[in-house]
Amino acid sequence: MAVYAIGDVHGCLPELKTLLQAVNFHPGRDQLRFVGDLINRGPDSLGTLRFVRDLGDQAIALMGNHEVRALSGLSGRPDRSFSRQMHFFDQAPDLPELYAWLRGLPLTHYDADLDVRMVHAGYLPGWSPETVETFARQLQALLLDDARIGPFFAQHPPTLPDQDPGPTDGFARLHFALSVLTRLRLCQPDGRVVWSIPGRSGGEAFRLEPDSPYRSWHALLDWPGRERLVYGHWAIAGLNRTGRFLGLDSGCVYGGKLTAVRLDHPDAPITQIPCPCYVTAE
Ligand SMILES: [Mn+2]
Repeated sequence: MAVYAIGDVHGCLPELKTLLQAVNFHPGRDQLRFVGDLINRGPDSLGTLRFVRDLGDQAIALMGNHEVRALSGLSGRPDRSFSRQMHFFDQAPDLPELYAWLRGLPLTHYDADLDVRMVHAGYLPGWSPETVETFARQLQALLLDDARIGPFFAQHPPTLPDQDPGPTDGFARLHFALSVLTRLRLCQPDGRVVWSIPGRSGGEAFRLEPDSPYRSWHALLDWPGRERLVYGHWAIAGLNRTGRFLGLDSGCVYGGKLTAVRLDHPDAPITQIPCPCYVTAE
C-alpha cells in the first residue's frame, strides 16, 4: 500500500487522472489524501468532486476555502462571487448529494501511523494542535447541522480580526478559526494574521519577497514534536519541502503542476504533472 498526498486540484480532473496513472495508483490498495480546493477555476469541478467522492475510503479530502465558499453559497448566503464562479453547480442533477458530501469534509486530519497532520491553509502561531482539533471538531459539527449552517454563513463578519477574538457571542470566533484553517498564509512577525495586503490583490499579493515585512505562518509555528505538517493553498509560494513542512499547492490551475508526494515513503521521488493555464487571475 502507498499513501499519496495530492495538492490543490481546482477542477483539473484530466491532470489528476494523469497523475494517478503516473504513480500507478491502485484503488483497493493505495490511499489518497487531498489537501482541499478540489473545485473551482479549472475545467471540471463537478467531475473532480464525483471522482474523489467515489473513491470512498480510499481517499480523504480536506475542506479548502473554495469548498467553504461553495457551502456558503449553497446554504443560502447571497454571494455574488459564488454565483459568478460556481455556476457549474447549476448543472448538477446530483447537487443534493454533492452538497451533503461537501459538508462532511474535515478541516484537519491526523494520521497517527504516519505522524502526519494535514490542513488546507495553515495553523495560527500560538494555537496548540489541541486547540486546532477542538475548532475543527466544532466547525465540522456546525457545518453538518441543518439548523446552524445557514445562520453561520449569514452571520459572516464584515471584517475578520487579525487575532483570535477569544470566546464570543455568536459565530465570530468560529468564522475566524475557519478562515485560519482554510485561508491563512501570511502573518505579522508577532503572529497576527495578514488577511490582505493594501493595494495588492489576487494570489500574487501573497508572494513572500525577501524584504517583506511579513512572515509565513509556518516560519512562526513552534509546535513541539516531529509530526510532518502537510498543507496546500499557497500556489504563489509553490511546492515547499522545508523541515517538517510540506506545502503541496504547485499552482496546477495557473499553468503550474499538480503534485503527489508519497507520505509513507518520504524519500520517494515526488511526482508532478504539468498543467495548462486555465486562469490568469483571481
Ligand atoms: Mn485554497
